[in-house]
Amino acid sequence: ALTGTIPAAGTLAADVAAALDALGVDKALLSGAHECRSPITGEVLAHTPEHTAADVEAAITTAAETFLTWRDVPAPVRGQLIKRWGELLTEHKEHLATLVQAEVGKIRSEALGEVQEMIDICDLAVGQSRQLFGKTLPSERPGHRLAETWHPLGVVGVISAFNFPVAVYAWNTALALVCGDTVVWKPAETAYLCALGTDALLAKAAAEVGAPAGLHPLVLADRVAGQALVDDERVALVSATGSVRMGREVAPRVAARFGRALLELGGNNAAIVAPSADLDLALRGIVFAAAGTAGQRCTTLRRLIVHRSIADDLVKRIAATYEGLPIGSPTAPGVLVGPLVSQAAYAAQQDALEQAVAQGGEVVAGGKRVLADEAPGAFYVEPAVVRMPAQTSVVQEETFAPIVYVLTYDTFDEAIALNNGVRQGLSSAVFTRDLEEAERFLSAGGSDCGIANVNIGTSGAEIGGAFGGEKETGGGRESGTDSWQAYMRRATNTVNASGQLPLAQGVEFV
Ligand code: UN1
Repeated sequence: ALTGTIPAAGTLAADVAAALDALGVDKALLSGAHECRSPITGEVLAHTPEHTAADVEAAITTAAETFLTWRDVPAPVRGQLIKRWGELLTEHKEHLATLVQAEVGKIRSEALGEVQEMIDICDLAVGQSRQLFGKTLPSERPGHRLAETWHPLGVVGVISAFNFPVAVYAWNTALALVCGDTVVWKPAETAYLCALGTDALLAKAAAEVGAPAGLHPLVLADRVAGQALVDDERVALVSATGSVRMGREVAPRVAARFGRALLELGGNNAAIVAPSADLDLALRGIVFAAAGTAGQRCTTLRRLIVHRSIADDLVKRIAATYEGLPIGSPTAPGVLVGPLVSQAAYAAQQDALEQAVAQGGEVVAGGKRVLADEAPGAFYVEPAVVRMPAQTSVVQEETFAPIVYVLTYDTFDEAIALNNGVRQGLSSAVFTRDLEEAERFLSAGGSDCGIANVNIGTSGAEIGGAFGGEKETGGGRESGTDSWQAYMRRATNTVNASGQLPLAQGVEFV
């Protein structure tokens, strides 16, 4: 279903200008050579500066110097900064969501949801600021004590992606700042306004609680200018979200200088639908995960592995639901599928569909560009459902667009093998009412992904659990339980109060 309500030229820019103003973004940062465009219409929303390699270098220097004082501030006091940031994010949720909507093309409830995810991680980080605990261990020697203590790590470089332009920054930054680190942020080039709005609120929070201004330099730098973040020895941790290709460039360079990398790279997420599944529930889970955010989440459902006995029926029902999905400007009420981020994303989607057909696939729903006359500079597509005879090469790739490939299986072992039979390992799901199947899917021999769900889709994780994945997804974990440890360094302390000097392992010396 289409809705033709593309906003009139200038409407989005006016909304964005009002939001930037309300967020307190410095006007001096709203002019320059960089064009900020909206995928909703293709129009230019605003201009920003473009930072050079020298600017990035200077930002790292500021962050490195500020670290020397911030690391000595007690962690619960550091937590007060994040508490205030969370309050400001709550107060300005609508304004920031307007920027997310305009620059990413998300529907309102998803844009608000992204800001909520920032507020949630702030809550978690504030609590964590009183729980950066180490263990105390029994020593093998009398009168000795072993302890592990956690200390601030240093400068963290955050490289974030276009599709979650603010939440993923917050996952890293809320924890990194309570851990005593400072953060240099290189946002996606398509989301500079989101970054400016987010940064302005953090700056306001810092000023109000008396935290130093140099804690969180923002660099509006392209890939080339941003290279120092990867290569500079002063950046202790590089947390990067994006494609596998990007991760392949970043990881070896950070490793070459023995820096730490936290990588959140591509996913190629599958859901298994077993014969016992509640198909109404599965259908809703599938459609949100596959078509939501126009298929542009790293957790988007890209592969559906359906028991042969129910495949025809389920595919029919998905196709019928897709027919009725309102596609159009995400600012129009009722729309569920907004635009792709760029022409390149559209080209990639078309190319994947062609390859799928060449590899024996059949497009059973969607796949076409729509609203091209109403919005020639924007790229709206119908989410596609493609039946495939096997897990061919195109199915093994992550195409960042709404395409779900349907494969069939006969035995549950086969389904698990298909789930695990790709190079990525982010998210996965099984829809079943069979307890044994559910448990097998979650067991050591089951899904090999960082996220494995039962009777819920692959996307839309909460921040309480660790987020990330295995294999080409990069192995990093952000948000959730113990990911704070990624932002700290650990020291093991042996303390001798015995007045003697017994050596470990019974060694005898002077
Ligand atoms: C991403 O797409 O990079 O689980 C992050 C989800 C969201 C985060 C997605 N909470 O879908």
